Amino acid sequence: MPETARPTGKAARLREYLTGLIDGGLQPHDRMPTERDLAEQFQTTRLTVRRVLDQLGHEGRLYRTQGAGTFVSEPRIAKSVDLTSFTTDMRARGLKPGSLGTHVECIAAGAEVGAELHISPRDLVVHITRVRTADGVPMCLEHCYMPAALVPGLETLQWDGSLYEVLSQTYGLNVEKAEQSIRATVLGADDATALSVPEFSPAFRVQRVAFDARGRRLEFALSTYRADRYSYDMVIYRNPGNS
Ligand code: 16G
Repeated sequence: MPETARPTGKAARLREYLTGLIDGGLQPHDRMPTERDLAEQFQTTRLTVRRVLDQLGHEGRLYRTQGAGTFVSEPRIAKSVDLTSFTTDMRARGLKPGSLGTHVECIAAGAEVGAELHISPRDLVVHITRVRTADGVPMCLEHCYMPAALVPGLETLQWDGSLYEVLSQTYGLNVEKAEQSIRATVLGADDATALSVPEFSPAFRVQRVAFDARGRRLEFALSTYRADRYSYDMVIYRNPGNS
């Protein structure tokens, strides 16, 4: 996105007024006041008004339609790739989520997991391994690691189902953001058996670090999805700053 200087003076007041309209009463696709009305109201030039509108356009808050005017954009955050749990993902597809072979242990983080969770390799983590199923069919193999200090007693708790629900309901921990990387892989013999597919079948390997609203690292997870049963769908937007 091109950097545009922040407006000052009248432009700053105009910007404040417009963001107030967007955040206040107006709904997505509602029409904004015209350039001419804004120029009159703020006793400034139409060029200044256009610059402010352009900037809000670059930020994805407004869009312009030739000849029709300027309108409020849909909020982007809700439209980007959603952060979901396996359970909500499957329910959204009309499938019944389940788990097989759940194994929970409390172990030292070690170098890799410690680095991802920003804790010492000697600190304890709760490690959960499970095969996640949809309508009973194995879909994904998961390894999740959480700092044991954040989830005391999780390894002895009787639970089955959604980890994120347990984190929220038992520990008051809510995942708000995750950093993820996705890459292609093929399944080795053990993983292939766990997922009921032939050895060397294709899969997605997703690595996630999940954070709460305070920015604490709650989870490091490695999820291996069967490529024949899973797809990554996303809504993508044209950046108004690019042609
Ligand atoms: C997803 C997450 C995984 C998380 C799990 C919780 C990805 C790539 N991974 O599988 O990190 O532990 O959901 O699901 O999305 P649950 O609440 O159904 O147990």
